[in-house]
Amino acid sequence: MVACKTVCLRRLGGTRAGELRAGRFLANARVTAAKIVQGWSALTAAACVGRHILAIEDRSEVRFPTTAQRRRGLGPVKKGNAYGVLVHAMIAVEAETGACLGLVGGDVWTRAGVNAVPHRKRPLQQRESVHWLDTAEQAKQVLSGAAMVTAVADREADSYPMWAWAPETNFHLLIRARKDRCLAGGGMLFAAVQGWPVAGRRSIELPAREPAQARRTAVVQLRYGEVEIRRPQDERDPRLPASLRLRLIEVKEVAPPKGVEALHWRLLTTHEIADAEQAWQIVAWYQRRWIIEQLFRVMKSQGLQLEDSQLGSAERLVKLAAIATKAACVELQLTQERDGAQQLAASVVFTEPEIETLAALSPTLEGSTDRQRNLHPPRSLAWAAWPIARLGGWNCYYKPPGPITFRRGMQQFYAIHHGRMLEMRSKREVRIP
Ligand SMILES: [Mn+2]
Repeated sequence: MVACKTVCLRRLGGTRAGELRAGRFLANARVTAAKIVQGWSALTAAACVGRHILAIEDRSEVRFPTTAQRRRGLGPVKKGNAYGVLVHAMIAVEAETGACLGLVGGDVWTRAGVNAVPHRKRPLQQRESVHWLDTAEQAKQVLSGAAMVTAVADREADSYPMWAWAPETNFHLLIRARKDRCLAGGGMLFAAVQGWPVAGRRSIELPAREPAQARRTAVVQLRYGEVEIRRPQDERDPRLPASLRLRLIEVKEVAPPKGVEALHWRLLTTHEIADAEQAWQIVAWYQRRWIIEQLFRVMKSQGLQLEDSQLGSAERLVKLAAIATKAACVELQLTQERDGAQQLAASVVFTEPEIETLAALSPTLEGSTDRQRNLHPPRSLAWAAWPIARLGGWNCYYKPPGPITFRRGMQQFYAIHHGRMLEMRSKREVRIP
């Protein structure tokens, strides 16, 4: 699946026999979505050792076509008017450089139906929002070697249990506030900000957002301070503390262009903020959240054709989405590191036998000029991305290779690697009596 970067089973399998094999893999009861998700982080832990990691968490809904007669066992997504699966994923991003170091964890599932009981009336384990906390717990295992972890998420993740239970020493939270809250000393969270002085003004880059919003620069002003939020009255779990001390940073656009919604972030965090410089630093970390949106975009539209899949049952579609998420992450990592800007090792994405195949392959794809040579340091990720881009049809000139080129290249590469492995195995079999 990662190799072929397609979820159309006919193409994935290559031949009719291959199509049946791929179908059996997804139908196999021992291949569970949970096991696939576990495998997401196989190479991530090692890549994160000793670094400050932004563990960026988000959720995306993948719609599949259904009819009233054939729901394929899928539950509702979007506003209940479509059917599909939910992908909850966390990626590891180096705080300092923004380099994506791989997937950390998450979950992929389809809803059983619409739950009629309001979520605050349910125990935490029966709320869908429990995935934010569960994934943070997974991160503590996978990222145990990191120097520091900051879990970053948008408004959906803002819940009192999350603030109460997820933070630990060297495990911080940075989450956009979903709604106003009561403060321990009286008053409200959002109103408190108004009393704080403006600590600075800067312009920040906002990436384009599909489909309507173009890339733009926004001039924003910053305020920050400490708050003590009170446990909401309808959070009934007695283990929850009565109040929690957090820091709040407000980033507000000063003069938004006409017809554009002004940028207005209220970011809650467990990080201490000594001065304005540190507050801006935390804002910059939050801006890196955009990388996970890119991941979902690559997964859904840039060649995976996930939403077009003709596969039958919900269970198989859930597994397929889990595999597609991993494939999209690899594609994103190769695109990000094509110039070697972060000096990552090839082992962030490739296993040792794969690196050996790349080493054998790369010289055969070089030309006679410097531009047609792989001049990146051997065993770096940029060095590994070079032959992949060449296999994907990149000619070493004009535009740098993008996700589509890497997708094609990975398809070629795994065919070659698979062939090489088969050959090595057959040679070993001859030698061993
Ligand atoms: Mn989100």
